[in-house]
Amino acid sequence: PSKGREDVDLATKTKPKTQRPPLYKVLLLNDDFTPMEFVVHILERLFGMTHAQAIEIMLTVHRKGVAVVGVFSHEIAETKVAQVMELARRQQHPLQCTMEKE
Ligand code: NFA
Repeated sequence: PSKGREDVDLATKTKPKTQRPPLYKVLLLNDDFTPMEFVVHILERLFGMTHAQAIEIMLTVHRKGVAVVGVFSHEIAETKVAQVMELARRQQHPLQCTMEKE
């Protein structure tokens, strides 16, 4: 950036870029066996959704195969994925949760 217009290089005019950390989508995948109520419980407890929101997102996953359940920093997304996978494993449900860069 420069003061005034007089010394602006027209070919290289720049804007200061505000650096933001990359964000990651946390995805929940459908399967034929995990109970709907378990998925709703996960969405309420780990993603802070109301019961109505949780039902809506669970049904989206059920019908479409996958849905974004939240967008987080890399570290928080990794933690959410690990928490979902651990709760599912403990109950022996095949529920899968992954993350991808936005
Ligand atoms: N498809 C599962 C069922 O019919 C429900 C489900 C929804 C599973 C969302 C995984 C994710 N019991």
